[in-house]
Amino acid sequence: MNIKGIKLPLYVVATLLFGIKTYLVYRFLFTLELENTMQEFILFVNPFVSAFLIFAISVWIKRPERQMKYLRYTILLGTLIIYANLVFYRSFSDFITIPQLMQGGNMGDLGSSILSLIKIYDILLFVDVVVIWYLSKKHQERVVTNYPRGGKVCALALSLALMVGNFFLAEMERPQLFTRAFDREYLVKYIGLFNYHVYDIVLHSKVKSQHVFADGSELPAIEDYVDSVIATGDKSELFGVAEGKNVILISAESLQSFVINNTVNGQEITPFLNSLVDDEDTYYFENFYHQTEQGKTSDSEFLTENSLYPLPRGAVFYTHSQNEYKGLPEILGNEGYYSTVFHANNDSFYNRDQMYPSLGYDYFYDVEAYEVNDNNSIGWGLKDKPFFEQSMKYLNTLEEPFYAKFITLTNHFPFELDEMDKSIDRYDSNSNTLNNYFPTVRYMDESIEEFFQLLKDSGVYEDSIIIIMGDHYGISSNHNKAMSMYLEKEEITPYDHVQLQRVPLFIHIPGHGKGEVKSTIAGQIDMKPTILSLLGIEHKNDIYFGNDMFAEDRKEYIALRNGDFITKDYVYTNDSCYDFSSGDIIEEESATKACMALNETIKKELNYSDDIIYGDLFRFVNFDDK
Ligand code: GP9
Ligand code: MN
Repeated sequence: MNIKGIKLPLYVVATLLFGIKTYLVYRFLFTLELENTMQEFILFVNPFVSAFLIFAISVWIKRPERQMKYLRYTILLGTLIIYANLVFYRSFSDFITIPQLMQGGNMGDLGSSILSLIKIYDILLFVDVVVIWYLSKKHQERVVTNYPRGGKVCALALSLALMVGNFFLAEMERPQLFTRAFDREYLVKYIGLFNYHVYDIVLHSKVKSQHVFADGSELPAIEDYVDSVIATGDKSELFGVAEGKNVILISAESLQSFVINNTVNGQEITPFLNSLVDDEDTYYFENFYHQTEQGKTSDSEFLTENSLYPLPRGAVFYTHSQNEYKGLPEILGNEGYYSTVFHANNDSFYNRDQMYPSLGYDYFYDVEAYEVNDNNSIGWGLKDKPFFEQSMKYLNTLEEPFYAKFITLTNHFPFELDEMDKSIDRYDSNSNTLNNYFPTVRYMDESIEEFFQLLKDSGVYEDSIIIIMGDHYGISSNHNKAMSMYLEKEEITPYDHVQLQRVPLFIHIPGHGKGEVKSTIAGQIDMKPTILSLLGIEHKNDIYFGNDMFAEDRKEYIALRNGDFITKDYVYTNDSCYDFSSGDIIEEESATKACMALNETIKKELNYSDDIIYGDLFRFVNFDDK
């Protein structure tokens, strides 16, 4: 750079520096799986292609000052975009989407989580920005600011050709890359973060226009599908077993099934929940899957209340809170139930203040209803034990029958807990997240045990059924190494990853006496029809995609939101079919065919559900008339 007389084309310097940086971030800070050399190659090339495309535009800017300014600000903006995605990725193992940005309010509330997502060495991400600012401001005499016309045209042609080449390679390596919208990881891997964002913006605009153009003509096909595939079952044996009872639903934050009946450092993790597994009044579903996506807790609520799928991108609580729904609280309301949510967080988080009325909730006891201080809170807010204790005074005043949902909070990433609340030791691995998870899960287990006691003491217990459900995973695939160590497996295979999406479901019916462990393949989509059936409420006119978990005649699969699915025989993920019991890839042709055939049904079902939400189709249905 100091060689006298030689001038640097600054946009090329920017391309190289920014390209290298982007590549290093892709390679070492995101966990993008690379399966072959071609993928390695595409991942290496695409950062330079995008950087060249952006920075080469500068040669067309005539005034040198403006040209330099353009380079300075684009490299800064590009870096901020990478960094925002990185911080987001550390928490969600995912990339930012436009709908997610619009729910930016949530980010502020992350508080201590955000701090734990920022690392000292992140500052290195800004090195290239500093270099470009320095050269363009202090050493303008060393950089080229005037390019011949031929050079400009060449730069433009080359940048476009490189981009087309990149897209071509991407589509070759991953057919249908651009039509499978929910594969964000693939998109970033193959076309880069910036092109992914452009793609996301286009997609989002499309979604917006869908609402305007929907006219209900999609409904007959959807209704046919629901009638022929979903709502075919006879009443289950348990229909009406809890008629007229209160429903108390505990949404257990980040609780996964792998901790049930398991130990850490030789200590039992969830003694109370384990006792429920064997309890004669409790059904425990060991193959129950969460089906959430980016909307996490709110997605699990959405599934539970509507028996519709959440969206492949963004939180439906945010994007479609003004839609018409036929929510569980609304149906129960028509049967004389009072419905309420208890959750010690701001009512605007996940747009709950807007969404709950749309679902038919009568009241939301949010953070304002609780006494929260330094002593009784940690991480995300009020600890679970005082949360349940303080909720009792409200619960005791509710008119029966009621439907009350309690959303816990302490067992949330990054799983912080005061020493005095720790009953078991941390795990010891390279993942602090997994290490800390066990003591907070135990704390939640104890809080639920205390809640049962409070319910018994108040007399509500006998008149209620109590359902405990894990809302979604707590330990993401970022921690696979530590997880494989804990589970004593060589590695976490794609099959294992799907099986780790199991969350506990307990249905506790006091005095029932017939409880057992159920191995039925079920998921959050089944919650609404199951609860209604237990209460003896028919909802024949409804449109939904789950089944009563106790019915014999159920559809045979559970679809995860990313298109993976599970049946009693197969687990489909990563374009492969695995044997449900052994976890081996299925080789036999007829079995693979049968499994692959379901793939089409799953896609159709997810699309139908999305159509309902995007088009706000329930506004065209008169549920009473049908
Ligand atoms: C926020 C709580 C946590 O109110 O439900 O949400 P999550 O981060 O798990 O989706
Ligand atoms: Mn949650």
